[in-house]
Amino acid sequence: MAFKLPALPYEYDALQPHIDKRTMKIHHTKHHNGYTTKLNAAIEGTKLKGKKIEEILKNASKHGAGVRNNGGGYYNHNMFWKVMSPKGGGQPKGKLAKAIDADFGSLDKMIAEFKAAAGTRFGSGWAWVCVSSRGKLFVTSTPNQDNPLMDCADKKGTPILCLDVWEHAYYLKYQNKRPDYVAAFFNVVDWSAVSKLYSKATAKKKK
Ligand code: MN3
Repeated sequence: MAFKLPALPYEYDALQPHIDKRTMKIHHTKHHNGYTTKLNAAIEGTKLKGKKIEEILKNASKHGAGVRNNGGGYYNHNMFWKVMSPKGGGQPKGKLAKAIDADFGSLDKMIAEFKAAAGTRFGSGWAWVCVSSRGKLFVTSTPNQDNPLMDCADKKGTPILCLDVWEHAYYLKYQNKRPDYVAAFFNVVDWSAVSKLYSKATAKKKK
């Protein structure tokens, strides 16, 4: 089975004014679609075909640039669309809220660390909140389309929140003002979706 571009769970204009319609449409139909198509082409006729994306990314450094870049692009955007919602913003609840307080001190401290990671990632890349192999939350960033599932990541973990800081994700609306885009992102973060990813990531660790 080839990888498929997932439909957005909301309309292209649903995240306005924080993320504009034109950016969302180009980002999904051109960029994400491109990564998906190129990933399928890169694994066609190889033993990677039919494997889960997480399995492929685990050994990303061994599969060559085509699989690493496009496999990362495919996975990262899948998660990115899911952790945003027009009903987003506010604060996390339940176990996730407790874990954030325990591991960062407060939500504000976690967000400050995330903003710093997103702001200081030079060039193109991503900012992440992840669950470590010991079940602790941490913030990190990755270059290009790398992600914390990859063997080549500086800090490895299971991602539960991500932000695309490539210029294609914000330039039309924010131009060079990346910090404004990063701040606006928190108005559309879907904490219930992040909580589900957190539960899944921590359940996995207990096995
Ligand atoms: Mn992108």
